[in-house]
Amino acid sequence: MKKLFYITISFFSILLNISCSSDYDETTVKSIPNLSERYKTGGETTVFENGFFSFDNPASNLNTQNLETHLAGDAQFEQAFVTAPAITNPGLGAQFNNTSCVSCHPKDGRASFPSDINSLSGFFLRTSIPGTNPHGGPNPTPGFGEQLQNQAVYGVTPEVKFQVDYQDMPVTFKDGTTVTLKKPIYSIAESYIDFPSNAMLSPRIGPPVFGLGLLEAITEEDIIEKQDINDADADGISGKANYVWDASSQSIKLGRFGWKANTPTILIQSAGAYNNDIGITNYIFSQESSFGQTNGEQNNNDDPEIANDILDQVTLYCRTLAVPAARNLEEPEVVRGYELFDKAKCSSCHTPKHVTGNFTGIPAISNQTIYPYTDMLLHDMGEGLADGRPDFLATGKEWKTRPLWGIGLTRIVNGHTNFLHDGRAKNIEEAILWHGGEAENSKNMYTNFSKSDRDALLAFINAL
Ligand code: HEC
Ligand code: HEC
Ligand SMILES: [Ca+2]
Ligand SMILES: [Ca+2]
Ligand SMILES: [Ca+2]
Ligand SMILES: [Ca+2]
Repeated sequence: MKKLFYITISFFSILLNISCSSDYDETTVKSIPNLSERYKTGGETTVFENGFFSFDNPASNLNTQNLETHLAGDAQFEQAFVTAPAITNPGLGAQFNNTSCVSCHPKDGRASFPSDINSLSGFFLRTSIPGTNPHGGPNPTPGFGEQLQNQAVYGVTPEVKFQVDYQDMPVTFKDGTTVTLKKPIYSIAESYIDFPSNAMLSPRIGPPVFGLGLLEAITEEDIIEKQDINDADADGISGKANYVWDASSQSIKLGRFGWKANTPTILIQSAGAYNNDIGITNYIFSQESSFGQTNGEQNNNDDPEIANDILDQVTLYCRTLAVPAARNLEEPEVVRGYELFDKAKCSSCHTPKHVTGNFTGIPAISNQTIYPYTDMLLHDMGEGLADGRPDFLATGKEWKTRPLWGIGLTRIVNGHTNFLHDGRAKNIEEAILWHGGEAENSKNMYTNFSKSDRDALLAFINAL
């Protein structure tokens, strides 16, 4: 009897599915709430600009003094470094991945996955061996450090050459549609000395750099309040803050930047980028990343290789890049996508709203109501996305929820739609299909949606 009852119910739900063109008509609302607030994703910093340069604008509300520094930082962000000695921008390398900030963050947006993995690009591999350093961070791979450079100045052997192979991963939707994801498998093709067999690798690609000051200005209390480390509410989603070493204050701080929230501030991220990505020593990291290696820079007499105010200008620049406004939020398909985003629990991690606290020295990013769509927390994203390399409190399966603001403008600004931590996803749909672990249910909701519902969800994301 009971069984028959269930069969009847499921028969009816099949009928329902056939009769409605979509799975989610019942609760459709007519508009997205707080529309004007939601358009201004970056609060008062927001720019209404949806062309090629949507990511490269100073915050709308920047004061004159900050604007001056921002413009100086803008110029520095674009400087390409060359081998010392030289009159302008010497000090490149000896080991490096690319020669300027902008080359890995094109137009302040994101780098594409390179067609030749050893060309100058926005892609690199981090590395470490099991264990931790004295601050609880990754344990450097002897002879290679924490980042692998596949470029070196003339006459010097690069640490390594990267290699990538692919494995097909077909995904089938409820309606029979199939998409074949290509899982990248990274390895080291060549190295200047033997590459340790126990060394782990983590692929990273240059993410967009706008709106970051607002993310730095979200209060720590606000972020850790959303943690649910042991999933006490049993919704399958935990969320954990990273705590990382801050080389500036010489203490442990909340991690906010990098794909694993592995750096605490934009200052440290930028200083680390100069040092590791370009080989430019600075007042935070004053020793060459390749110091002591046989292919490293032997002469430290020119360190630090940039003036202190250059690092500070670039840091303020990244802190004060405006967020572009959302678009099309009144279109019926987008409104529907907004509901499905909630229904599929995307919003449990991609938390729409935050209010920033006070940020010393930059009033423009202080006390702003923003819509970044991130909780700034780490989540287990499953085996498919795992790099197997811990980074402070982040395990080999955990990544920080990406902000989604501005994501719909990636194609027009950067001419590609390569998403996720290594740019493996060819479009937003593939980015969703790679979700697993805590996001497995959300992903399954998506693959169970009708085509029109999937399109609506994508339309919403593209409107951000
Ligand atoms: C070789 C490519 C490369 C270069 C050069 C480079 N970056 Fe990056 N950048 C990256 C990658 C990759 C990440 C992500 C790092 C991670 O997850 O650990 C990143 C992350 C960042 C972030 C944090 C973004 C976020 O959302 O968390 C900032 C800020 C940043 N870079 C600024 C700079 C600045 C400033 C420079 C120049 C001094 C620079 N970068 C040079 C590749 C690069
Ligand atoms: C459990 C938390 C969680 C849930 C639920 C979740 N995401 Fe994500 N999302 C993440 C994390 C973490 C990343 C970064 C993963 C990576 O780069 O490897 C991410 C990345 C993305 C990206 C790529 C962003 C970029 O900058 O490359 C998109 C698009 C995205 N998510 C959309 C969605 C949608 C749509 C849903 C609902 C169907 C969803 N996410 C559900 C945590 C989540
Ligand atoms: Ca150097
Ligand atoms: Ca190195
Ligand atoms: Ca939970
Ligand atoms: Ca030097």
